[in-house]
Amino acid sequence: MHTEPDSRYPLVDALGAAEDVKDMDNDGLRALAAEIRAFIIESVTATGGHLGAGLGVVELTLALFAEYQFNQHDKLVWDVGHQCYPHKILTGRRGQFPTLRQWRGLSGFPDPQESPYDTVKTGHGGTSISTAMGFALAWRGRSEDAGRKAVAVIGDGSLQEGNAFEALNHGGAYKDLELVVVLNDNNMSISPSVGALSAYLSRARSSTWLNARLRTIQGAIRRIPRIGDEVEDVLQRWYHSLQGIIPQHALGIIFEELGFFYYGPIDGHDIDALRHAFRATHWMRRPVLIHVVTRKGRGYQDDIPDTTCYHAASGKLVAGAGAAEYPEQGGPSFTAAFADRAMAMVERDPRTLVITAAMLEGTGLVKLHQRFPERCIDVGMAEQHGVALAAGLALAGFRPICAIYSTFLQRAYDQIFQEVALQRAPVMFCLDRGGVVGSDGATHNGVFDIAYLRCLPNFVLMSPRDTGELAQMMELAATADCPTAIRFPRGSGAKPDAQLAHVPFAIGEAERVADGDDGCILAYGPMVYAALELRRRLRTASGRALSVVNARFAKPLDERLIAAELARQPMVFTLEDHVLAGGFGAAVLEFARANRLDANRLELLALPDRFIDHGQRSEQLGAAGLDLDQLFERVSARLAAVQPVKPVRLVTGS
Ligand SMILES: Cc1ncc(C[n+]2csc(CCOP(=O)(O)OP(=O)(O)O)c2C)c(N)n1
Repeated sequence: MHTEPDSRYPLVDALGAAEDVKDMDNDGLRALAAEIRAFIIESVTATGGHLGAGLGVVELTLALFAEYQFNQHDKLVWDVGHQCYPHKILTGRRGQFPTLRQWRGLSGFPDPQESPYDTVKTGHGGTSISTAMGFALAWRGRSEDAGRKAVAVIGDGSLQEGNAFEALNHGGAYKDLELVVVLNDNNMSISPSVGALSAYLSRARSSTWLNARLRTIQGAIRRIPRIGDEVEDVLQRWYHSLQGIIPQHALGIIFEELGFFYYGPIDGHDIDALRHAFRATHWMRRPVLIHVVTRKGRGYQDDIPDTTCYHAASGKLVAGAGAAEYPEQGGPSFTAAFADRAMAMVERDPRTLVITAAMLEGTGLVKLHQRFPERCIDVGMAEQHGVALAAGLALAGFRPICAIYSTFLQRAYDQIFQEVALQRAPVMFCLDRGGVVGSDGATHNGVFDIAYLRCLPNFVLMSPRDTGELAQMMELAATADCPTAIRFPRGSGAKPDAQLAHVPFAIGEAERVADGDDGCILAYGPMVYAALELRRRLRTASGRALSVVNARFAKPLDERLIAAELARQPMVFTLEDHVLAGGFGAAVLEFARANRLDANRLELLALPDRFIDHGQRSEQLGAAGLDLDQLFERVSARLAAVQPVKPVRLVTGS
């Protein structure tokens, strides 16, 4: 795309094709790196987005593009994809950065629809080695593809995912696979990396000085005529043979044992070193792992030792016109309400333990972790292990709470099935970011959890209308003798003084929060407040009075109440922030059909069968036909079709 010249970023503006960097010398690349960094800081602090990860890989990205041919020949797969901003700048998208993560704007993650340089659309971590290996395996043994490299760049956090280890195990067994794994080790996930692997990498990092010496020798040898680069491989082997005097951890022995040629650790901000390493892979016809050490967020507030604070920037921009915001927000966030209640439960009951998978910040658990480090366990980016661990703890008599985003819990599905549901282990899942999530977009929308959990026997599924009810549901789940899952959305709920009264309830009990007999809305979770607002608008516009039910449970349903509404209402709507297939409305429909109730009077209002891109939540709901204006039109039209307008009647609960 054409970009307006901007004198502050002359080198960035002068970039044409990504391949242009091949013509630049290393001093030129260093100057370009400084500009890219300044550009990202200015741009991302304005729009919001992932700041630290991209800043950490500026030199790495330039060196990769300088040494490989990613468009036609080689393939590049970024793990998670949140570090792809320098990649996007290099590949012609610099001009779109003012629209980053906004509706119809530039995605914050790789997306092949944006550019052929983006190999896959990602946002979840731990999969890059497998995907890259897929390309390498497809090319393997084909003479026309010899020399093509499939490159995966994976962070030390994402390397903790079981999937990454499965890929190393499999990939290392092929001696002739042209797979290059670049381990981008910054000792950080979102917060500092945890676990034994992290400790191992820390020890390996301490040996970067050895490699600096090695490079000095390499430089000298490269200057010898007719020997050149080819000896680097030999030299690296020689270096490895120094096992007697070099500590084992400095040699990447884990990766070597898994069948990868280990190269590193090298300084990931040193363009010369990076280019040497990547160039060396060109004549290696085998799996290689290059260990690079970077600083997350480099160039931005370098004096702050803990880079957690700028993993993501929230941005100053609040864009977006059109879609009406939902009412009754502005109260405490669901995340904060969850964390407060979890703290109270941990304080009160020694059997309560909270487990999170590298998401202490996102799930609001930082304080709890500081106060009770033994009772708030961060397992690292390892959702599968976290869930199976919770199951084991539950079977051993503890009351574990698994705090994992709806979207990331997908990674642990089989553990949910076998270790939790099949054993009827009383694990409480607290699924933050249930529903569309805004600027992270399709990879992060938590819109499938009702479907993937509802089909499993033994589970109780619930969703609170507000933060007060979230606390009630957590208390209920803490005494259940089966697995439970509580989904709640990103962002704030209704303000405490605007919340409906909270009365005690049992599993499977819904509540009617407004009465009327011109129709009924069965709403799930915070959609209850949207339903009440719809009711108000309809009342004003046409005098119709709807009943509104806070369903509370998607499993088990409050069958008595739902059957009563289906029997007495001309039309019953279900409303949820989840896909139609398998969701709450689908549960109501199944119930109606199974009990020979009139399903023709049911209309399901839910997300459509397509992925919803990044934007504000209100824009995403608007695109799905679920913003208040469209809901009003849809419900009005349906009601008008089933019965004439009745005179206004006074109803209770309005
Ligand atoms: C399966 C999965 N779990 C959790 C996340 C949330 N998440 C996004 S980035 C990140 C940290 C990644 O750390 P690392 O791979 O080391 O990359 P860095 O950000 O340090 O560059 C986490 C936990 C995710 N994207 N995918």
